[in-house]
Amino acid sequence: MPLDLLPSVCPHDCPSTCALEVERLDHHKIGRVRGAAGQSYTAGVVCSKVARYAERHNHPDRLTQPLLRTGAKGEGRSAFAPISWSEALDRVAEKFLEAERRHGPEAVWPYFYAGTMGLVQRDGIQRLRHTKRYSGQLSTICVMLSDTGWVAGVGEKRGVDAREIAESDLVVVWGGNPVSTQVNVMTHITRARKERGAKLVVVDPYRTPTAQVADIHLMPRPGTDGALACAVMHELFRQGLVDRDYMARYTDCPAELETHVKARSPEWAAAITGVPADEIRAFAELYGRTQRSFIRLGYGFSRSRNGAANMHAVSCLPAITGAWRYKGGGALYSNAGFYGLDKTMIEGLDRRDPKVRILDQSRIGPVLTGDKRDLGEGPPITAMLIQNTNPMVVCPEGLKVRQGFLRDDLFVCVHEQFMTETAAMADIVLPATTFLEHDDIYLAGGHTYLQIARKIVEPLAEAKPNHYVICELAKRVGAEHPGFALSEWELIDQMLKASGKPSADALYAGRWHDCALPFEDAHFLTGFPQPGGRFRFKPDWKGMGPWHQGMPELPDHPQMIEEATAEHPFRLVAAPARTFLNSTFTETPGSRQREQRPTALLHPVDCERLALKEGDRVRLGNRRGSVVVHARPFDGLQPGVVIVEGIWPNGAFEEGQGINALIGADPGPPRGGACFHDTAVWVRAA
Ligand SMILES: Nc1nc2c(c(=O)[nH]1)N[C@H]1C(S)=C(S)[C@@H](COP(=O)(O)OP(=O)(O)OC[C@H]3O[C@@H](n4cnc5c(=O)[nH]c(N)nc54)[C@H](O)[C@@H]3O)O[C@H]1N2
Ligand SMILES: Nc1nc2c(c(=O)[nH]1)N[C@H]1C(S)=C(S)[C@@H](COP(=O)(O)OP(=O)(O)OC[C@H]3O[C@@H](n4cnc5c(=O)[nH]c(N)nc54)[C@H](O)[C@@H]3O)O[C@H]1N2
Ligand code: SF4
Ligand SMILES: [Mo]
Repeated sequence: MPLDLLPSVCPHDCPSTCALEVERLDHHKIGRVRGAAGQSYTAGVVCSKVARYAERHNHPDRLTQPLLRTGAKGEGRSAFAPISWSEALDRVAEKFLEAERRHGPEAVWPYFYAGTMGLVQRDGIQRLRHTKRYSGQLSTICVMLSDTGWVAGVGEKRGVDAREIAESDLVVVWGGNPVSTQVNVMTHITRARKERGAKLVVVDPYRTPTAQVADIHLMPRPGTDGALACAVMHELFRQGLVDRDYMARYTDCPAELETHVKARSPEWAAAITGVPADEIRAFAELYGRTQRSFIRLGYGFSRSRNGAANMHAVSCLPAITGAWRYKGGGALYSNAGFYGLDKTMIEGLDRRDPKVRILDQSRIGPVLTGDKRDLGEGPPITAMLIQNTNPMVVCPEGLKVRQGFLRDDLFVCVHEQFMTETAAMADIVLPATTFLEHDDIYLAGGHTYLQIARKIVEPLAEAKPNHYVICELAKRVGAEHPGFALSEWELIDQMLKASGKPSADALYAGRWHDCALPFEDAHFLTGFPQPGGRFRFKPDWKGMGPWHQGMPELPDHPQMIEEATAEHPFRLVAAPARTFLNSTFTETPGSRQREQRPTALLHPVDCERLALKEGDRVRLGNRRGSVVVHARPFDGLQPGVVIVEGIWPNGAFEEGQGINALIGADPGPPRGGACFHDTAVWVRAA
């Protein structure tokens, strides 16, 4: 029987940020994890992988002590020997100081992402970076393209409260797969369907689990959503389903847009997207006739070279129909930008020097292999600290990433919960706590709550939180900042006070604090945070980033994708699997059983042409590399499209190199961003 049921918050990189109830079995072990019923967005639901978090938290392979590599890079646990924490930290500090002496502080690259979304444990590494003037990180791997595309029109990273979905008559899930990637969206959609008979439309290049339960599935070729959106706009104008009063008051150039989309008919879009013109017309009519229409925009459709343009094009729709005016109407991409938190102390922002170079996280392969486009005239990277991310698996141009980590003159310290493939390349590996073993605070993209969680079990063996590592290293490398002297709780409390929010204790006592904006503000009826308060059909791409060339003045289909060619006739989408979360949960038996093995979904027509049947080995490749997976004929996609869900470890592939070997690391316009779903490949029986 469980001893206790304790409150927590899911720390994973998922917009749902669920409020949790965790069974505590003893001082270390947990049992079942459930969604908190009292938090109105979580509403008692969590995904299956976190429901069985015990598999991960209590896993026999968790790292338990600091390790020093004594064997070859990449070999795994057997290549490491245990050392003490103080020796490990001394060695890391010594290497950092040595790099600094030889090349200057920019030779050190602290590298992190969102394995935990807790603001203290995730972002504290920035405080070390900024105080030491180590090389900066441009965080492009996930939200750069989508943020850019959304902010281009709307102005800020916020939108309508997702709970309003329950009051919608039409929900459009565009370029996301919430059944797999943020299940709670479905709770609110289900309510709207049950209580109001709402329709669900899904726009996705393949029949995902979300598309499977939709009323209508529009299935464009990957990277063509701008064309689809333009044809919908064309029809809205043609059929008179636009709100001219709304546009006159709240948008920048409706007349220009109307003229512009005249030439972008459903037939024009059908040729680009592969979606039949009649389906586009029918969808436009349904959308235009429904006042309470809610577009839930995902990240997936932004992971293309034209992804920011596509995100912007879709975000124009509610500004044309005026859906923003209505309860249950409008759109949401993310609310992560509206919390107004002052993170100066956590991140050491007061010490940030704008002259220090900033390196693109997604280009870690080129960076570590000495690409001058990244390093400029600056020093090579010779020392790294990595927390909360697994670049050997998750980054583009995987072969270059590996080549970079294999460098003899590169020192790497990885702080991890497991011996990931990145940890296996490190010189020193430090054991990390899980969210159940440390304190933190969380905001969310998918809802409006600030939530706080205290540790509920004791750290496993010698595992330590990220905050500990950062503060101990700071001491040893001579980094001085008041933030290094505060506990996690004090940092949280300081941030909350500086941001005019309730204290840490008060927030904890209430478990969560709803920061939802009033209706008028959330729906931008008080104006968009843009010049003149107007939504921009015509964004300032030039002001948004250096690679703005080719960005369309008005919504369009910019031809900047890695288009299929005679040599590379397939378009690859490397979408997330339902029971992995990025590279996390690839270690849990429940997830491994369900996902089985790396698999390519291919249209039956393509399978026939290539003489492939279920389970056959098939090689996918391009000029960056090639991988072997197993074929599965699937009629829920267009011919010429191939889907490989992941992110599987490299080691799950025959030749030890995973799907990201095929993905490009070139920065998505206009200001960077990884293009995981925009890859041309050839496909052959292997
Ligand atoms: N189970 C699970 N959950 C996750 C994750 C995971 O890996 N697994 N990852 C987490 C993270 S870090 C994030 S950022 C979110 C991402 O969650 P989502 O917003 O769902 O984004 P993606 O998962 O990248 O892709 C979602 C869908 O976009 C589709 N897509 C790809 N290209 C296009 C296109 O050109 N047009 C259109 N219309 N659709 C396209 C894909 O086929 C896929 O079904 O999910 C989080 N949740
Ligand atoms: N092919 C393909 N590649 C992709 C994507 C895709 O859709 N397709 N999606 C991309 C996206 S959107 C993202 S966000 C990235 C994500 O890529 P990653 O950031 O690598 O993703 P995660 O698996 O969420 O987290 C990585 C690690 O953080 C560790 N971790 C968790 N909590 C803590 C902690 O408190 N302390 C420490 N020290 N470590 C911790 C976990 O053990 C895990 O190994 O992947 C990208 N790569
Ligand atoms: S749905 Fe997302 S936030 Fe909720 S428990 Fe699962 S991974 Fe965590
Ligand atoms: Mo992500």
